[in-house]
Amino acid sequence: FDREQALISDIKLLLKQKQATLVAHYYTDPIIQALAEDTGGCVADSLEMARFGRDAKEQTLVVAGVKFMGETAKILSPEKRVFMPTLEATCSLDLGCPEKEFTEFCDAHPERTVVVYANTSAAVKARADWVVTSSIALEIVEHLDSLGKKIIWGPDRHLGAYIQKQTGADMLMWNGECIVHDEFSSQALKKAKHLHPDAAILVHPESPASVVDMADAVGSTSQLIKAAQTMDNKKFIVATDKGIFYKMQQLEPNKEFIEAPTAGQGASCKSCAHCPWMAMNGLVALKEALTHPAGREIFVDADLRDKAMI
Ligand code: CIZ
Repeated sequence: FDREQALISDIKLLLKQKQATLVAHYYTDPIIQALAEDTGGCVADSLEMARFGRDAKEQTLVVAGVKFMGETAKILSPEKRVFMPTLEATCSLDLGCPEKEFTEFCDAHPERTVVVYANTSAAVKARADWVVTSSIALEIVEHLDSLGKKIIWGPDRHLGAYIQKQTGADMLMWNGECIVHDEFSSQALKKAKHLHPDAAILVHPESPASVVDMADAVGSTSQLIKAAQTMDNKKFIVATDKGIFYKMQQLEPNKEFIEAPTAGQGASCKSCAHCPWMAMNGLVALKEALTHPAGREIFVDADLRDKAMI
């Protein structure tokens, strides 16, 4: 505990000295989210993190999240310096969508408009016509569909299937998934609902369709937090990364939030509802980003950045 407090004090001081602001994702550990809030930074989804960083007066951003979030922040703030606790913090969606293969896939269907999820590398974003986060994906695809556009969607097949179902759009899918959401199980969720019949079920659309079908509300992190605030229920079963509980509980201290079960709960689950790469954003790594920033800075090639920005 003392060591933790000492690290927190050091980081606060370093952020001040370096005139840096800390932006953290909802999926990072509670201690990191609390630190971002305490120091005037923000806790948000990837789009809002990048926008906050762009609008902040500080010229140095420390992004606690996964690598594509650092890149998105850099794309929106090319003149600022962006550091991360570790550049090793990646994302299964990004890993599962290499630029070369994705470009070949797109080139094979030149008549289609390419829409990619934010959880991709800057190079994949640069190849796309549209870049969306889960908070705006539905609206953008609805818009493109109303213009009669046929779409290539990548990389999350579950989110893609959800959007396709909602919009009826013609979407050709890349076959990627988030290792955290892919593990939620409808069978296990049925049992949890049986134990908590009065709980509303909140589901992130990166989850399998059978889980999404059981939801009382489906949405991005920010939309699920809103749902937890606006719905009358006192109990919620939440199918997304458990990092989100920090913000939900902070905003609704009198409501109860229960983790949705994963397929191998306790025994063989791989991520157990917490992204292993998000978990790499610990206090030690965060302090290192401020004291030994070499090798922790985000650079995005200028040409890719300009294309991704469009
Ligand atoms: O874009 C984000 O922040 C992610 C990864 C999820 C979401 O639903 O906000």
